[in-house]
Amino acid sequence: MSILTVETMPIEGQKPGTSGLRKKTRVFVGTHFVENFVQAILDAIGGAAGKTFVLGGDGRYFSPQVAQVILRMCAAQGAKKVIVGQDALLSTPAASHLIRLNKTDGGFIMSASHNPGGLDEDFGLKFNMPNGGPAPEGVTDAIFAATKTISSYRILEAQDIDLDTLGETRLGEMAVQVVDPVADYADLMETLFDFPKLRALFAGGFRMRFDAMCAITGPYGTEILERRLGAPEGTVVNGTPLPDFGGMHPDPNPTWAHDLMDVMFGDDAPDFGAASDGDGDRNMVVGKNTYVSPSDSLAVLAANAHLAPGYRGGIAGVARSMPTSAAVDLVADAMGIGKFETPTGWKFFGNLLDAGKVTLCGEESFGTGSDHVREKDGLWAVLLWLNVLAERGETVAEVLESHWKAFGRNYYSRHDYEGLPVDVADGIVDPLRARLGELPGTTVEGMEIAAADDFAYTDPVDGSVSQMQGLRIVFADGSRFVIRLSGTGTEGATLRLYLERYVAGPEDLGLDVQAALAPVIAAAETLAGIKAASGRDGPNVVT
Ligand code: VG1
Ligand code: CO
Repeated sequence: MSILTVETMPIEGQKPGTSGLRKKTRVFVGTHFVENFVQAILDAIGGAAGKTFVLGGDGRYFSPQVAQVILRMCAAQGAKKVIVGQDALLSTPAASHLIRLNKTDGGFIMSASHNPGGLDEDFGLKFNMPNGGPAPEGVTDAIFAATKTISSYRILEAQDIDLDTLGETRLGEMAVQVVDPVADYADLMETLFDFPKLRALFAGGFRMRFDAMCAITGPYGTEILERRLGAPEGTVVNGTPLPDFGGMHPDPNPTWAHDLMDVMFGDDAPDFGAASDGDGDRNMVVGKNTYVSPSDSLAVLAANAHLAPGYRGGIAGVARSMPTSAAVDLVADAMGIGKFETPTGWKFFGNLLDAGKVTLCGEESFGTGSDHVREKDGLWAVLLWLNVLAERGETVAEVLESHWKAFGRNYYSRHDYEGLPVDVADGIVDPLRARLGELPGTTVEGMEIAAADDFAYTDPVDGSVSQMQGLRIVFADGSRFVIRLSGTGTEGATLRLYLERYVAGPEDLGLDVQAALAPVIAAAETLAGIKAASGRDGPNVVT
């Protein structure tokens, strides 16, 4: 087998976003597109020589081909070994775990996460560091810089290798170890949660529906919930990963997981419902007739984590992304533990977790996780919820209600305007940004503005600074809205409007969410003019 050096040229637009590089699949299949990006990654991390990597993904269309390219390039560039999930499958949290467990030099995750898959949908690739977490901005900047100067890449001339059979083979000088994608992850879950208690819960007739949305969590959910915990067969639905996710949009929110919502709000609903996304790092949690907003879920889990064996000693601190509601902050204050507010995206939690400053992290976008890996983790959140329900012997609704009684309620919603022309989106955000300085002290829709800024973050561990992370407008009563542009979309621009209003209680804890937020929604429209500028009647996704 010979090593080829292939001449290439920089390809526009290989800038990693919130979570790796995501593009239309038809862009990814273009000549040299994958090879250029992989070479840029390897150059940015100081080469592959002597290193061990993990490789896997959510199984979407084009993953098998990309896996072979990554293997051939790693082999050509002196990597010692690549640990691959069977059939090139690994959920994002399982990949993070394997990177850590095997003390490797990082890993490649092939996924566009919650974005749909298929030749006419999306593909994505990201690199995670030896700590198991997404490459931080310093590294993604270096990758992008390398994509702009690339002139050649090195790849082994070889046939595809078999990724279906467990065990170790060789590709040139490099070892390729094909592993069961589920086993080590499931073992990790057993160390964190009270499996005997959960088995007893299911044996007692507790009913659950887990919607894997034809994405990666099917095999994980089936092994853990049905095999190890004894939940009845059929608890996991849409459990076979498909290259196009069965045409579904594998994003676990009430809009895209509407089948699950219908069941959970229907007659004879199960006790507990959950869904995960394409790559298995997100979670939506639903009780019987009860939707749990992700920000509330984070707060409830922080307040109750000590009920699970893995967290019995308590949690060191919590972190949330800036647009996430402050519900978890109230829990941290009551517990006297640290709290941190980071920009959107899991890569900002890594340093805090590594430094032991926080144990739990979360985002409003259906992401929750802990220091067991360095990614958000959908099934982990589901299992922690189950453990909390089993210990408390309460329903999801009861747990939520008592939480709001104790801490008050942060009414919260996100309004997404997807697929806007880029200039229209900029035409909304830029003028508002320019006015931020003059807003404090003024009144809009009867609400006084207390503060307005463009969120900037200084990492408390390494001092790195990230600017322009979202416009936030805070009112005198503590309500606020945030506007930022998505960094994961692949078509035009997606504008996200995040809305929050706190009610201390005991009255008004059971309002309709959109009605409770109406004054903030009105103020946001007056200030930002989203509907007027976009020509839309309203958001196309509301969570
Ligand atoms: C979105 C979410 C963000 C999340 C990111 C990756 O990013 O808002 O909270 O970390 O997706 O999630 P953006 O830039 O589009 O707002 V995943 O599960 O798609 O990797
Ligand atoms: Co995801």
